Amino acid sequence: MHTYSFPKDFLWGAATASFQVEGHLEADGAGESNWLHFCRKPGTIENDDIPLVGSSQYTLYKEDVQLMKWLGIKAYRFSIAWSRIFPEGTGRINPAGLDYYNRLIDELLANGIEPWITMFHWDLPQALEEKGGWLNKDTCKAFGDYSGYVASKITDRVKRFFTVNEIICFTRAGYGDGGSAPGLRLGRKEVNQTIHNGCLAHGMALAALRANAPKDVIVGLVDNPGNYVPAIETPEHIEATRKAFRLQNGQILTLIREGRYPDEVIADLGADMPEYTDEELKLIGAPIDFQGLNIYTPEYVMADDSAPRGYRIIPRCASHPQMNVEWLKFGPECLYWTPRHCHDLWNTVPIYITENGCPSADRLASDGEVYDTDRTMYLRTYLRNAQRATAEGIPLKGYFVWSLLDNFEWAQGFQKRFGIVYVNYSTLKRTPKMSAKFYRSCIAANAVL
Ligand code: GBH
Repeated sequence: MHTYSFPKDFLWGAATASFQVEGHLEADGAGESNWLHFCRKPGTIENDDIPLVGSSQYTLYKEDVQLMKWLGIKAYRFSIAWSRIFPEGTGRINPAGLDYYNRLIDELLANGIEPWITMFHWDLPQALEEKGGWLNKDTCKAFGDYSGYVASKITDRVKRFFTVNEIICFTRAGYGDGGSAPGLRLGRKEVNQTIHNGCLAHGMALAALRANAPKDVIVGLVDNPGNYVPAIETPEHIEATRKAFRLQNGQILTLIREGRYPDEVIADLGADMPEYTDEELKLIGAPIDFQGLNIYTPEYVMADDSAPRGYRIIPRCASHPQMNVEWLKFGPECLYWTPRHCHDLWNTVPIYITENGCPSADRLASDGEVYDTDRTMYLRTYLRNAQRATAEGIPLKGYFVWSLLDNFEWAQGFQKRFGIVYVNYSTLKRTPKMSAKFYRSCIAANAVL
């Protein structure tokens, strides 16, 4: 028996996203996405990288499924590129786009791996972007229609769906901060409207997927809430941290799980509140079957009676260790605390870690191997915290490493490698890194080694 064993049915997986791994972005009649459009503006992406070839899972999917089989994963989380199926976002269907996903789904199933599909991981059809993108509620309706259509075609074989990935990243990052497509810097009210519309898109897709699928299909959401960790594990700090988690994530995760904006959020946003109806809140707050969480980096909290809401978020000190990218501060406790807060606050649904991982300055060594000691340390320590959650009875049912293989890291292009499998971008050769061997051994033992 290992010290850090997981429950027998724990689901081990790996994750990717269409725009980041597929390449061949305009093959077989696919329409342009807003991300491809964004990448084509010189100076937008580091090194002006564009994943037209990228990791080429579009052509190499059979090889990648064999890698998954070698790893021993039981589930593969990937996303569908909306513009491959509806090149203009609505209306005309491109059957060749769906054919690719059918080939991938069938290959996975033939190898004993469950497909877990994300309907939207940021690559919006450019035609919809030009009509206002996530500022326009017609985009939410179009997303529902696309989701329902896809469900009607693949739910004979695919039983697990996520609506959207990380609402904050395709709304605020794209329309407020400008670092993601479409690269705008709008005012606060408009940005809050995109965030609300992202939640509405989730709700509309949830309804459409359910309406077009048999009863054994289950649907959830992937969110990346702020991860609030009590600096000290005493009841008062834990309670303050739970409150911070609920309010700091009030515009997305709390809204979706509770079906209304918390009063404190309404007070804080004031005149910058988005426009919405009660009917929209019903769609947004419809119960989900499971909760996907992408967890990377923590924020620390202490109780503070003198603070207006009773908690204080502690700024990380300048020497706080980070992985090989500025935003990813090391803090394995968040992999325990975020599932715990969700369970304490909202109870009942199974929780999956749908992403966790880190970039590393990977190099092929002279013996042809990649010794990613930092990623291996990161995964080991984070996984121990996932194990702690399962040992304490929190319904954490599975874990998907980000990422199966090196891929296009959005505005940072190919400079940041998140894979447990190395990709040589000239030859497309895949080489499992040391962390892949570590992960494979953990899966085989069903424990953190
Ligand atoms: C997830 O985003 C995404 O789902 C996945 O696609 C992505 O590859 C992975 O994590 C790793 O980033 O460069 O300082 O402007 C997690 C949220 C989105 C946070 C991109 C960092 C860039 C910040 N990340 N963001 S910065």
